[in-house]
Amino acid sequence: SVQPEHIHALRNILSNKTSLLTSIKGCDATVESVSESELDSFNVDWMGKYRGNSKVVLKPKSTEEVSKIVKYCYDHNLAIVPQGGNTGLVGGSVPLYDEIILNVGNMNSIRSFDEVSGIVTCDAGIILENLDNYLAEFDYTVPLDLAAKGSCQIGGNIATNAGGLRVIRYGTLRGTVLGLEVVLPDGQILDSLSTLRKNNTGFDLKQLFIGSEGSIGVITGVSLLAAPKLKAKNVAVFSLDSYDAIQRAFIKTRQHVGEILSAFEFFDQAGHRIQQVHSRNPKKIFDAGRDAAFFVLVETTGSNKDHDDQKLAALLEVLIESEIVTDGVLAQDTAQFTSLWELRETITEAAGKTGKVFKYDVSLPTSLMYSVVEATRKHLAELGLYKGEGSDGKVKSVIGFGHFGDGNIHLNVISDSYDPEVQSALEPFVYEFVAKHRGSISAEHGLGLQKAPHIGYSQLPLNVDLMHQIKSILDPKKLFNPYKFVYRPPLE
Ligand code: FAD
Ligand code: 2HG
Ligand code: ZN
Repeated sequence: SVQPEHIHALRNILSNKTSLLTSIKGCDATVESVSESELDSFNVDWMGKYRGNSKVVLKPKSTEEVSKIVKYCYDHNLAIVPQGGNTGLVGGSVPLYDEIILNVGNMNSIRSFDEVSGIVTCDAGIILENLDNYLAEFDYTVPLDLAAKGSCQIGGNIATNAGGLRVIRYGTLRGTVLGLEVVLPDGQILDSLSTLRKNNTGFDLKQLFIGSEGSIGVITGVSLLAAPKLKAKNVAVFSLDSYDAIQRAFIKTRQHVGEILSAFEFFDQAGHRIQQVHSRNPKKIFDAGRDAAFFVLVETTGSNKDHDDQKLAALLEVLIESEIVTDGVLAQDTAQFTSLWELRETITEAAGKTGKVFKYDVSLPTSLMYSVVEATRKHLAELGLYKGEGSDGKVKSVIGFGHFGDGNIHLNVISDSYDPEVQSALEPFVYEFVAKHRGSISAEHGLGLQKAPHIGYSQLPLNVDLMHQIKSILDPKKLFNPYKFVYRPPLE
């Protein structure tokens, strides 16, 4: 546990007094003490589901400071939770007990940008939206977008290998991250900050850290291949009356607008209703399809607005004529573009306002993807916990939405509280369902604390063993983000 003498030593490493926040009593006057509640925004996760009890938050300003902090903690057996924007949804970004929180938010500079190649190198603590705004000045964009863009950091995005809304266009970060600078658990700085697109010299070490969820080091620097920011964007939302129709709409969409397709997202009626209740935008532009079973959002991004708009309108016509969709609306201006995207992007926020949300982020074969929602509703109803949408069961709502084009659905089960009865009705039920269909229990959000014990549902024992070996090599004292990710409890 952290003692005042540790605080003084860590304080001396940091160049700025305000880079250390602590609620530990008994420190000298060089240390600025805060109350425990002032550390809540670092100790409690975005959903209010996980709460740690750390008494120290460090916000270093440089890679060297991170390295010295980590070395000190290694030498003194102090556990660390690396933290970015704290928007993670699996309990990975907050401590379980009193681990030190190492938040890289003060490291937020652009280090270099090459306008010809589009390669940007920056600190890991830069907020995703700020990085995107910087690149926009050069007509480039980050090849990643998600509703948490105003708070999440590029380092956190890489640590979780975040997917988001445009994987269908740009692929995952595993392809667009070109290099990383990482402070390893013993304090050494691993400089793998390559800006080369091709580099087949040995193992691609940076891949180990992409999606490593703070378990084997702190990402401090990033180089990334930005994408050209094309000006012609449009979006359409369709209503459909069956899940099968979404699959047929996807085939047609790729045939008709495949070369300009930048998102193919979906949500169900229950998700839409919740979104409408909490909508920031009271002017409904999609009233007609309101009670449809499903909705699909298609976005195109290209370089010729008239051409792309015509193609999207033609797709809508094809989909309506072939009776695949029941209705559709095409954004006519920027305001409508934003409103249509809000229908999809604000579902997470709306679910959080409706109640406490049990989240499952799964990959399944496309044809089976929605069956996880149906099976969960049936299972909860049989247990008497769910009596239909908005009724008075313990579970108020079960919604399904997500990245159809990536085979990734988000199942959200909304209750009044994080009720243990609901929790044990859902787990391992959902994981077993996913394993039975050879899916993944963590498509894009990571394992964190929530899914660490359940890794075996999606990974074979040999794979898990190798992961433990890698963790042991890099973090032999198991000080980095303990109890999470590929954590294995010690034998009794
Ligand atoms: P944090 O939440 O702070 O941390 C997440 C994990 O990464 C933790 O394990 C932490 O230890 C580790 N970590 C953070 N920074 C570092 C670092 N510098 N070095 C090493 N480890 C680090 N996720 C998606 O994949 N797709 C989505 O579409 C999506 N949409 C979201 C929408 C909303 C409204 C919200 C609240 C979340 C959403 N998420 C989504 C989840 C979350 O935003 C992402 O996982 C995001 O990438 C986390 O970034 P962060 O900076 O907030 O990281
Ligand atoms: C999204 O796709 C995010 O909107 C969040 O990944 C999903 O809230 C969720 O379950
Ligand atoms: Zn998602």
